Amino acid sequence: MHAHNEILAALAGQPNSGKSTVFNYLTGLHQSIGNFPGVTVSKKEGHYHDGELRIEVVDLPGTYSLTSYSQEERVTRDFLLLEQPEVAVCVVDASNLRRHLFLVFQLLELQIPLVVCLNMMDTAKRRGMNIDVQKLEQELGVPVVPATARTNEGLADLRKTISEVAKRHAHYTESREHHHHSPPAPLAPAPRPRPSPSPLI
Ligand SMILES: Nc1nc2c(ncn2[C@@H]2O[C@H](COP(=O)(O)OP(=O)(O)OP(=O)(O)O)[C@@H](O)[C@H]2O)c(=O)[nH]1
Ligand SMILES: [Mg+2]
Repeated sequence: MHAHNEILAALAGQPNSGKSTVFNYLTGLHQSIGNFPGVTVSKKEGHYHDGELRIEVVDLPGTYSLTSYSQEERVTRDFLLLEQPEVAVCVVDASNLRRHLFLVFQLLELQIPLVVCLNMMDTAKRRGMNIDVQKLEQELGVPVVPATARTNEGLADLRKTISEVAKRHAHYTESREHHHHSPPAPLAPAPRPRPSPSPLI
């Protein structure tokens, strides 16, 4: 692991999914605002500690996908590929799950350790939606943490999961200094998650 047990966690998600609410919970007052290199897209960074780990958190711009050439999408994609965070957290709106899973699939294809924060569970419940979290986890092959960021529900679990995933991918951390700012390695084709035979919702 990195000499200072430092890991990088990137928060991705579609606009209005609750990324900044999650970011504020995680980092509290330890925040600063800058710009991503070469562009005017603002970059919020912060950090927190979990045991021996220091977690640097970046609140990425909201993007519906990583395919098109909007500045936000390019910034998000470049950040994930070049900085190689130990964990990417995709914050999704549980009450609009189908639409939000699109970005999750694209993040899976980047082959970065991923955690899905299934946010807005309050809204989903209010609308009578019953999401099978275990099944979603199995289908995606990554941890799914249900949360209601507005009331901090589930966010302690999210912290725990971020640390667990980061530790599991400690090889990332060991080589962080070498990988920093080096061009991304060619990506092997990612296994595409198969559509579920029975509905998740
Ligand atoms: N009902 C509900 N509202 C939430 C929850 N989390 C966040 N919100 C609200 O959703 C809105 C958007 O939250 P943000 O944290 O700003 O979302 P964001 O993803 O950072 O949005 P952009 O940066 O604009 O892409 C705010 O009004 C939040 O208060 C939640 O779990 N439940
Ligand atoms: Mg935001």
